[in-house]
Amino acid sequence: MRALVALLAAVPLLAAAMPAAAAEPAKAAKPAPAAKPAAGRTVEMKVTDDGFVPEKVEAKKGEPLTLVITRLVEKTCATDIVVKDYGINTPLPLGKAVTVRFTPTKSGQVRFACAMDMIGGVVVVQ
Ligand SMILES: [Cu+2]
Repeated sequence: MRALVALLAAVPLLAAAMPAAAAEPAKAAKPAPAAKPAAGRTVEMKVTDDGFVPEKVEAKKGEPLTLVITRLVEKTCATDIVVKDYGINTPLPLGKAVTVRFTPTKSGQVRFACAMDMIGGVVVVQ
């Protein structure tokens, strides 16, 4: 019991010790500042014959999520990535790493997909 109390007491201290985590949570809805590209979580993603790989990404509410997406196949429907809930619609040129960044503002599933919403996946936000 005592250890649990100590652990809970340490959580805000840990958060305060990390500059990225301490960056005003109230502004979480805004795009992450360009000056802090390393803030939050970064996931490398490919577009292959199987679609978006991985097709399931885990993220944390209030924590910036950066997807670095490279389309590896020429013949695919997924020449764009659309994250409707966050107003993202970004072209995916062949062979070029494209960065898409947003901060999930609520827990649950956020769908991402091609422009026709055929090939896609989910960001599971906790
Ligand atoms: Cu499509």
